[in-house]
Amino acid sequence: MIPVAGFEGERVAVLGLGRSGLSAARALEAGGATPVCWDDSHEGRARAEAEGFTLIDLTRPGAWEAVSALVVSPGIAHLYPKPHPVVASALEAGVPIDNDIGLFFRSIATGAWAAMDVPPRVVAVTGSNGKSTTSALIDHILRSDGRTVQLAGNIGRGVLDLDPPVSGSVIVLELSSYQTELARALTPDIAVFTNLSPDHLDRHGGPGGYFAAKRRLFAEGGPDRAVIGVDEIEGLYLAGQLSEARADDRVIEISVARKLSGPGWSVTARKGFLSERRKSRQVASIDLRDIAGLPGVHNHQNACAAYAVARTLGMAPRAIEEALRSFAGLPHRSQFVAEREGVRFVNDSKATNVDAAAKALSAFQRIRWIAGGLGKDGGLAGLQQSLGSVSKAYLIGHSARDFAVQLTDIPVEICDTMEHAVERAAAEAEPGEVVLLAPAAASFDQYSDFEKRGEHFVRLVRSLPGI
Ligand code: UMA
Repeated sequence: MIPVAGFEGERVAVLGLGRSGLSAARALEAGGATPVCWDDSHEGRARAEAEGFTLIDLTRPGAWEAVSALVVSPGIAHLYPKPHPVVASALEAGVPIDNDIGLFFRSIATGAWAAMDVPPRVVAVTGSNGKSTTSALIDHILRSDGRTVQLAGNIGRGVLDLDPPVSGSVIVLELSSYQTELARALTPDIAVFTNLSPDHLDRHGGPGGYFAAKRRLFAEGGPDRAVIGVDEIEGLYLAGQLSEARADDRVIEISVARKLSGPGWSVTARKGFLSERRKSRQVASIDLRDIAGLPGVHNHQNACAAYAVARTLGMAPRAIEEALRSFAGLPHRSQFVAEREGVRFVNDSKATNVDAAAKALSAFQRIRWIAGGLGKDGGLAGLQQSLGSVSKAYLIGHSARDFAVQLTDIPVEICDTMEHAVERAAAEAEPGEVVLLAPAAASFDQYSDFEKRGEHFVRLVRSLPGI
């Protein structure tokens, strides 16, 4: 655990008692503060009570007396579509609002660092898609080089849950827009921006607010190195803003769409070949096409970003290549589940939006596509280009009928449930085809999260006869 600095002897309110809230409460206590906790759900409050934390109904008048700050969980709205009532009343009372990420950055460097041979480094990864895989890949590459690495953040482990870092070690954080928007301190050594496509727009008041939330990671902390995907205008703009000159190698540009031939530092992957260029010269290349754990162009982008981070931390291209080859991939992201009579079954339950689903679809040739759930604003318009490889769609969940109306160019079948969709797709798939779960929708209509949805798909596939 990282004890929180700066609140010794003070009361700090914690709103939301899930993974991030509980680890914040523990770390505040370890740093000498008194956390006072609240959660709207009975289960959340019971979890905190079981650990002996004080519960205070923060919605009551007078709740802010003698409270120094409010720490809010990422899933709780602090601004749009409207602030949670507790956040609104803290704002009214003038109580500073922060989150576990802000507490982490203000507490991570301690006096002990002065005695270390090599100060620890913090790598933070944000972007719309690919940030979990990129973070896990950085972790994997650095571990394979014998480094001490810890991984946390949006990927599932609260950041304050980490152990205090040792000399020469690296902390890799995956950060969502919810997390970067609210943190009062954001000072990574290396920051990564994978890409941008619309997501969580209700929480950020639209696409401008969404980009601004991610941009804070670069604008607030001034990382030593910024690795930026420049295939969308926002990334290109950000890279331009951070560079002082065209050859400024504090910015490493990433692209899977074009060759970058400027004098700066770039890592690109076109047609499956990764190429690193510096000062207008290619300095290394890797053939990514046969790396099983990184299928598709979207994974090649993740590989470029992770490669760039490993290079800035001093690794040699050949050592990085070896590590890329042994990466097994993450569950729910182009995860190979099983093969039966020439039909492969792949779980990409993490494709919760249209852009991620388009990327998953582009990684395979002949697809029996399981899609649907809780559709997002904008419908499936962004997917039309990716449907050429789909033999048929099997639609589930709340949006099944709505998706069917939009998918006019391919055969569709309304299946409603995952059970029925897996059964029908498996029955109709021919050798050489892939049965792909890539929902292009959130899971909350039928599951508690995308992980539960993916696990259900995997269970159903593994129980098919012949597997
Ligand atoms: N709660 C309230 N009032 C509300 C809403 C929620 O009291 O109005 C309470 C709930 O009852 C619950 C707690 O808040 O007890 C849940 O807080 P949370 O939703 O922030 O969840 P955590 O368990 O703290 O997990 C969070 C991240 N969740 C979200 O951003 C929604 C996790 O990312 C992250 O792994 C974890 O912190 C550790 O850092 C998950 C996620 O879905 C994977 N992220 C989104 C995504 O990837 O799209 C951004």
